Amino acid sequence: MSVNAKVVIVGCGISGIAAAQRLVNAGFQHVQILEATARSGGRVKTGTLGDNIIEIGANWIHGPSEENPVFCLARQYGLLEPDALTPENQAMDVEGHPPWVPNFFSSSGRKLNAEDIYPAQEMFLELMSEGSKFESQGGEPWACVGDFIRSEAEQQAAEKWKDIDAATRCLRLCVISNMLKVECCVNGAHSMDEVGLGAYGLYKTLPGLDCTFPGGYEGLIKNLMSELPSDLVTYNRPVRCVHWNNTEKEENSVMIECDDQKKIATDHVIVTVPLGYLKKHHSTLFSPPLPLHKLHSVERLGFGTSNKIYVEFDSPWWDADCEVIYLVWEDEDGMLDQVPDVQRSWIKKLFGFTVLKPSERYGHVLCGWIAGHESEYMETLSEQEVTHTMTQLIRRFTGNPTVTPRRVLRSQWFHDPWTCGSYSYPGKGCSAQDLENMMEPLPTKGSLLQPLQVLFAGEATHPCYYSTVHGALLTGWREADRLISHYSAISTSEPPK
Ligand code: 6YU
Repeated sequence: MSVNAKVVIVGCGISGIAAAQRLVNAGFQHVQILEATARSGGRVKTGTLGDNIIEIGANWIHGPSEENPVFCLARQYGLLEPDALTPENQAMDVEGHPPWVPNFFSSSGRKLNAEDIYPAQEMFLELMSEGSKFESQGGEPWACVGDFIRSEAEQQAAEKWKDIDAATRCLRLCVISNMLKVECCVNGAHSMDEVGLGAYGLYKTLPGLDCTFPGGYEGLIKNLMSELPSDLVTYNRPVRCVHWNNTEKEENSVMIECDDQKKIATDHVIVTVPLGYLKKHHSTLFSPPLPLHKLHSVERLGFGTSNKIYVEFDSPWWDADCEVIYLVWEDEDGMLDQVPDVQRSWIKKLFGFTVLKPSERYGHVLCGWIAGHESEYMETLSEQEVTHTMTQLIRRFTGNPTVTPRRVLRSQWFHDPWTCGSYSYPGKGCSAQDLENMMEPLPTKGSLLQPLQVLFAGEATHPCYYSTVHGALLTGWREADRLISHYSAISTSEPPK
C-alpha cells in the first residue's frame, strides 16, 4: 500500500515514534514528527552521574514477557542482560510489586528488624490487592484508595495487633504511612487520597520480574529512530495550536500552527503530548476546543509528579543484598502520605531508595523516590539545598553523623514545560469511559465531517497500561493502525479503474 495522505505527529516520545514507525512501514509517504525539544524520547531519558548511566525518566520494563512489546523490542535489539531473558524471569508474576530485599531505617537512627515490619507490609499489600477489585462498583463506600486503606488498616490493626505492645503497633502504623508514600510514587500521585478507588483496578500488570537496560532506556529510542528516515523529525518545533475542521483551505482539514508561526497543512494529526501538558494547555492547543466529554475526562484523570534523587556514596551503609531501603518516620500517626508543611518538611515525603545493582557496575548509588507537591517543591530548590537536606536525612536515619554523599542529582519533571509532571493515574470519579474518551479521535463518531482529523496517543490514552512505556508504545501503534485500516478500507472500496 502507498498512501499519499499527510500525517503529522506531535511529540517524539515513544508513542510518537511507534506511530511513525508503523505508518512508514505501512507505506505512508508523508509522515512528519514535530517535537518541542531538541531530543527524541520524551519521558524515556537517560543521563549520567559521574561515570554511571542513570535513568532520569522511565526506569524499568514493567512485566518483561512475551506480551510486552518493549521487552520484545529490547530483546530484538540486544539491549537486555541474560537474566532478564530467561523463561523463569518472564514467568514470575509479582503483580507490580517485585519481591526486593528490603532494609528499614527509622527516624530515630535505628536499623529496624524486618520481622517487626512484615505484618504491616503484608497487611498493606493485601489491602492494595483488595482495592484493585472495586473496579465495577465505583469504589463505594470509599471514593479514594487512601480512605479505603486507612479505614481498613485501622480496623484490622485494632483486631489483629491488639495483643502486641503499643510501641510496635505504633511503628507498624508508621510503616503503613511509608507504604502509602511508596504508592504515591508508583502511581505518580500527590496522595493516595487523589487516586480513585473505583478505577484503581483498571491498571493491568504483565508477568515478568521488572528489568532495566544496562546501557540506558534511551538505547531503545536510538534503535527505533535509526529505522526511520533521518529527516522525519523536526526538533525544537513546539506546536501551539491544532486547527481542525479547517475550512480555510480545501485540501487539508487540519492546520498545525507552531510556536515559530510556521503553519503546516495536513490530513491527520496524532497528538501525543503528555496529559500534564494537555491539562494546562488544552484551551489554546485546539481550535475548535475539545468536546466537553473529552475535556471532562482530561480533568478527571490524574497526572502527578514522581521524581528521583540519585545519591552516590564512597561506601555502602546498607546490607550487601539490600535492593530497597525504606525510611520510616516514627513521629507520623494517622497513616498520612502528605506532609503538613511542605517548605519545612518536604523531605518526609521521600519514602526511601532503590539500590542500583550490580555494585561492580554502579559503585554505591541509590535512587531516592519522592512524589507529590513535596516533590514539586524540591524541584525549586538549589542543588546545594537538596544535597544538604539529603545529607541530613541520611545522617539522621543511619545514626552516623559523618556519612556524606559524593554526588547528588535529581529529576525535575514538574517544571519540564513539555511534560508538567510524571505520569497519569485514575483520579477520583474516574472510570474506564474516561480512558475511552481520551483515545477517541476527532471529529467524534457520527459526524459528517472529514473523519480522523485528530487522533490521540500517549500513555494516558491506554485503557490498562497507562503510566508505562509499553502502554505508550501500544497507543502509537493503535492510532497508526486506525489510519492504516481507514486507508485500506478506502482502497478496497474504490471502483476498479
Ligand atoms: C515504565 C518505568 N517510570 C519514572 C519517571 C517518569 C516516567 N514511566 P512522552 O512524554 O514521552 O512524549 C511526549 C513528547 O511530546 C515529548 O517529547 C514532549 O517534548 C513532546 N511535546 C509536548 N508538548 C509538545 C508540543 N506542544 N509540541 C511538540 N511536542 C510536544 N514507565 O514503563 N517504566 O519504570 C517508568 C517512570 C520519573 C517521568 C516513568 C515509566 C512512564 C513512561 O516514561 C511514560 O509512560 C512514557 O515514556 C510516555 O511516553 P509518551 O510518548 O506517552 O509521552 C498498581 C498500579 C498502579 C498504576 N501504575 C503503576 C505503573 C507504574 C508506572 N511506573 C513508573 C515508574 C517509573 C519509575
